[in-house]
Amino acid sequence: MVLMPNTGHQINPMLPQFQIDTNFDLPTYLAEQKALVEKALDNSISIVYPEKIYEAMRYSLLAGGKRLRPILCLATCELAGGNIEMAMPTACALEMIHTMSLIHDDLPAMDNDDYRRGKLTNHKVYGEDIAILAGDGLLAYAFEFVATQTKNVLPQQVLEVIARLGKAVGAAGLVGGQVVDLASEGLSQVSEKTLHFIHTHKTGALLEASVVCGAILASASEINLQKLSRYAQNIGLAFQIVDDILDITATTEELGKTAGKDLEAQKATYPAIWGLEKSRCQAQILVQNAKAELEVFGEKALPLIALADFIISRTN
Ligand code: GRG
Repeated sequence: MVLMPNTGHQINPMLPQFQIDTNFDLPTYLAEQKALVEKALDNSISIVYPEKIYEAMRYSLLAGGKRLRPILCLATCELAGGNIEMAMPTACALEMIHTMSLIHDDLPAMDNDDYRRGKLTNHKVYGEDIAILAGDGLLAYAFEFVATQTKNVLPQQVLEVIARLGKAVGAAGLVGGQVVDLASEGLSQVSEKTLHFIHTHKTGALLEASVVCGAILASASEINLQKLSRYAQNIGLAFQIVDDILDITATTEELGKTAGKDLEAQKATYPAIWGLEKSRCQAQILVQNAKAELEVFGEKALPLIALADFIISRTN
């Protein structure tokens, strides 16, 4: 059985894979893009009265992390002919949404974790009440930020981005995935179909929105949006398989959060169903399929190709 993302297309591991000769320097690219994102995030929220909530929002938003979602958004916007300035407000909003989901995920009512990104979780520092509100504040601000800060993009495109973000966050995306994840915890058997639903919604939806929103801001054609969307669905699933693998193979220090939580909470994971070796192999197939969707873009796709490789080679 070969794992399929929600692309409507069968994965064929026998297909010749898209190869492009590249000396693309991913570590430098990641460091530069990350620095731009960090600066924009730092400028996005200032501390005013009531200070406590703004401090709590900034605590988690500026706690580090790979910044993968904003970097994907910026890269896709550039690939589709746009520029970083057009996409930065959406890139920041994606990180605000991602961060709020981590704050809520770490709460005692959900995953109950004490550490995230190598630091104490938001509720451990500010208390559960403020952590819930910090998440709510970030979520609301993300939409305000896109609506008020996006420049040099047609209103129709901004509206489309807001609609896509809303869908990715709500019951049709992250929230829906989290609900099924919580309901599946501790069950002796979770089907592959259910696991697929959890991960395409809980993790895949926001990664897909990151890529697609970048392309929308640059007025990409419908056919290119579809290719980029399939690229994102493939890397989204690969990302989650690797996340499941790392939960078993990496240390708490490497992850910046408690390792081995999935086993402890008896969570359904890909390694639990397939074992480590097949999980690694499936992640690789998904990344190859993701890269094949980029063939038409030629050299402009180098950052997205390198980011797809990064998703399976990462150690945290
Ligand atoms: C979105 C309204 C709303 C509520 C939240 C709690 C919840 C509903 C959803 C859970 C979403 C969740 C925590 C998914 C896990 C996604 C994931 C794999 C996170 C790790 O992402 P990385 O590795 O983390 O990109 P860094 O720290 O590098 O940013």
